[in-house]
Amino acid sequence: MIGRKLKLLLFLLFLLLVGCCIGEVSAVNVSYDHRALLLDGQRRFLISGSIHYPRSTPQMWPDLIAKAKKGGLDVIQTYVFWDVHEPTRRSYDFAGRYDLPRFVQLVHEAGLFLNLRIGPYVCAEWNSGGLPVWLRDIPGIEFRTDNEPFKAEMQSFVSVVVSLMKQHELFAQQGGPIILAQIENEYGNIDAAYGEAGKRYMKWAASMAESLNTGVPWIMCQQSDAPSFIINTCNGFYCDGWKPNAADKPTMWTENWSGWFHTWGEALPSRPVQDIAFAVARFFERGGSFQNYYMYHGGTNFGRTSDEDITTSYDYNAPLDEYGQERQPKWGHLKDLHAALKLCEPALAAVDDVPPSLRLGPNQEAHVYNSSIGLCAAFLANWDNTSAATVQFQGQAYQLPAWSVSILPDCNSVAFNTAKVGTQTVLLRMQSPSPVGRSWQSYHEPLGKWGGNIFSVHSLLEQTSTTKDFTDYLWYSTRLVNIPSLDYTSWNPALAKLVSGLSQLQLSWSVTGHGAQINQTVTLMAGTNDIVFLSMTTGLQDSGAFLEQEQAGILNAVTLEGLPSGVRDLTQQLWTYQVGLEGEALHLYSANGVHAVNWTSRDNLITYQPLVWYQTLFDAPNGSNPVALNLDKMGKGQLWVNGFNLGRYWPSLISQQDNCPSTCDYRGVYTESKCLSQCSQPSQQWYHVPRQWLLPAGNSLVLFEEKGGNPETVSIATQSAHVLCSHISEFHPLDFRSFVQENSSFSDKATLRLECTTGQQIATITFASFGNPYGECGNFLKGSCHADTSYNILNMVCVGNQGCEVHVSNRLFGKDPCPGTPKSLAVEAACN
Ligand SMILES: *[C@@H]1O[C@H](CO)[C@@H](O)[C@H](O)[C@H]1NC(C)=O
Ligand SMILES: *[C@@H]1O[C@H](CO)[C@@H](O)[C@H](O)[C@H]1NC(C)=O
Ligand SMILES: *[C@@H]1O[C@H](CO)[C@@H](O)[C@H](O)[C@H]1NC(C)=O
Ligand SMILES: *[C@@H]1O[C@H](CO)[C@@H](O)[C@H](O)[C@H]1NC(C)=O
Ligand SMILES: *[C@@H]1O[C@H](CO)[C@@H](O)[C@H](O)[C@H]1NC(C)=O
Ligand SMILES: *[C@@H]1O[C@H](CO)[C@@H](O)[C@H](O)[C@H]1NC(C)=O
Ligand SMILES: *[C@@H]1O[C@H](CO)[C@@H](O)[C@H](O)[C@H]1NC(C)=O
Ligand SMILES: CC(=O)N[C@H]1CO[C@H](CO)[C@@H](O)[C@@H]1O
Repeated sequence: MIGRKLKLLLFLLFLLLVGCCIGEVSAVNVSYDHRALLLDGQRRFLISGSIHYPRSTPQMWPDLIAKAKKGGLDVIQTYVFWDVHEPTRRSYDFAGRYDLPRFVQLVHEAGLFLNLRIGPYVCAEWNSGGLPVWLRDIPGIEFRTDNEPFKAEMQSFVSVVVSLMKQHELFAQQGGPIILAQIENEYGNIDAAYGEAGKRYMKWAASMAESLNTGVPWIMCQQSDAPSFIINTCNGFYCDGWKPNAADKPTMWTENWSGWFHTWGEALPSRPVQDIAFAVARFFERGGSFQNYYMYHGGTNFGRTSDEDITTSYDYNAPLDEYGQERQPKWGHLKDLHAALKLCEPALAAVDDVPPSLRLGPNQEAHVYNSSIGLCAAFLANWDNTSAATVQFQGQAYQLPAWSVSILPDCNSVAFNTAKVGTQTVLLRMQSPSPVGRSWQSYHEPLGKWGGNIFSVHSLLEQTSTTKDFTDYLWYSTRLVNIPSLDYTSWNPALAKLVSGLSQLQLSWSVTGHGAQINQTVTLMAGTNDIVFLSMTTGLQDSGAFLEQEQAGILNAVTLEGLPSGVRDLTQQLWTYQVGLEGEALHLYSANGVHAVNWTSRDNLITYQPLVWYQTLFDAPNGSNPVALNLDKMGKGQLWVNGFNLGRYWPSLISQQDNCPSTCDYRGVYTESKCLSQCSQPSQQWYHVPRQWLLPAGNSLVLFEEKGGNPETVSIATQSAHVLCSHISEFHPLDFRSFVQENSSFSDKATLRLECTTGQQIATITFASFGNPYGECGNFLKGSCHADTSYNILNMVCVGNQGCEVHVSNRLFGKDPCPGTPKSLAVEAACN
């Protein structure tokens, strides 16, 4: 019986494979029914992952896409970033990292589909959520509501993107990979703030998108009232049980948060892979048809692209790390999950209605997709957040670990359980950091005014409307005359850096959020004093209603207290404004601009002072491993390599101290604050330098340090595996051998595999125990049962090779070290 079903299953899989490859060269008709997207009339259950093209380099794209494909994805999802594509009104940039057509074409060449989320508002922890800052200058504009100026700009950009995709024949019906498009983004989170105008805008956006005739379905995420011709979709850590707003739409999950973003000054979030696998399995179990990892590769917020508060690393704890390396076991465990789900796809497609829950216990249930054509797939779930359970299903007993789902692609044998991780764990490390520069030079940024484009007005100006966000920096200066001789005065409120006095400098530094007040004590001299503030932004807010009204800079009032004459209001004084830094205007970070000033040489290097430019030359590390700079001893600023802005750095902001647990329990509902690490450490220590931006020797590195630091502390290193671990049961409870074909994507789970990164080999075995070892990678311990031969066997098989495979059995270790006890093999190895 099983044998027959299995043959049918494999035969269907073969057909699907053929279907996929023909699809690469010819048009695909995309439609949908109540169960799933239909590609050429066939229901497809698709696994998708987000990769945002500007967050990596074009040279990285093919490898990222290949790793996504190898990891079992069918679809790549990306937003389209309006602000970088239309940097000034009606002039467009689709070059380099912004070459959207090329990115989509590469996805196509890899044989994958693409979900294009045009927005054009995207949130995405991106500067202003992707809305260009010049929009704010359009008279009468209000963002994301029934406002004619906004709608005109939005329609113009969306049309440009759709035309560009059509011109490159990238939509599915043209033979391209784009099977889905998105308009707006999580608008349902804020539309209440706009009342009826919001509803009108949402409907307008839907109709405008539809009128562009892409030939593919449009989706709206988090929009429970989306019109009938738009598929509304779910975003969240879990979406099982979620339903679209009409019975004829499929259940789709556009953002399953594979981890979480990192905020300056906060600890580092991570999401256990057992929990994300549980969420995905539960989603398909309960009727889901399309699932997207947000993010699959997070990457880097290069330049000034991150929104307020977000670190330059957008690693997101995603299956591919910031540098594009596989994060193990996350990547591999999800790959195994995808392979198991693919085996279920024919049965899922053949069943018209999501089956009812079959109760197996108080916190256990099954969903059985049993089709009339003999295909059957079942999911057995245990959402008990503490205990494993043994359940009876079809007359057999199944062990379900706590908070897990077992997938039975033939309704009989378990192909995969979300809590049982067979993939090796790899601890990556920045290897042998060395000082990056031997000949640092420095240049002091002038204070206050440096250029010709200075202007003065009798009021405090809002920062973004003054700088147009071409720079993080805005100087505010004013002159106080006739100050009597006195002790001290204090200020309120102000932002950021304060410089006072004509001949003497008094610097201070404050970090504030919205609406914060600063109360700063200053020393004044009798007579004339210049008061100079430097206000700095770290990106513009990316979410919420009324973004066009977001303000930055020194707002409302500046008062001087403590004078004998009482409080003096400086708000209406003559304020002089200087936009940006001299070093920015001179392009000190570029090959030509660097000669525009006289740098002080190494002997007179200015250190631990605010507002200093630094430059040096350095050679690229050998090899091909990812490169990063360690700035942990620096303050805050921006960095450039060979003229490329690598982003903002801010290691001097130390993350919160007390909310990092010593272990992370995957069981139970995940939230972004559950599994934090790196408490009391710099919020971001390492900064990615893409290999493609490096020459073998003589690379220029420029830093603008805002707070103070010593650049001689900056080091460079490459990332590679340093510790590998695996923990495998001898008699793996997963009896999926019936599915394991010679070249199937399943790995045999009773085989322990270790593999270092290319170019490295296993140097030592640091732990090996066949018996009942326990603990976690980096901290394994022997149990009461241990085969003495463990270490020698592993040493013999593994050391000196890039990778090794061990088929776990009593025979291999000489004899059974403890008959009757279930055994496992835990190994930890070091690469070099
Ligand atoms: C696309 O597929 C749908 C559903 O199978 C069908 O109704 C429609 O006619 C097809 N369109 C084209 C252009 O083939
Ligand atoms: C699937 O349906 C067939 C035919 O109705 C039945 O014999 C079989 O027991 C069902 N399997 C499961 C797992 O429910
Ligand atoms: C500022 O500091 C002074 C002196 O400590 C204090 O009297 C005053 O209330 C403070 N103002 C604010 C707004 O915090
Ligand atoms: C650099 O120093 C030289 C020699 O003192 C001087 O002639 C030149 O004007 C300076 N250049 C700049 C850009 O300040
Ligand atoms: C890189 O390799 C070359 C040639 O093997 C060697 O001379 C050089 O010292 C290496 N550089 C570094 C930074 O390791
Ligand atoms: C487990 O679930 C129970 C009942 O829903 C809840 O009260 C408890 O907080 C959960 N524990 C964990 C660790 O999530
Ligand atoms: C499996 O892979 C091996 C080596 O890659 C190849 O020789 C063999 O033909 C493949 N078998 C099948 C059934 O595809
Ligand atoms: C739809 C959904 O699952 N939303 C959830 C997303 O995650 C947040 C944070 O955990 C939850 O509050 C939402 O309910």
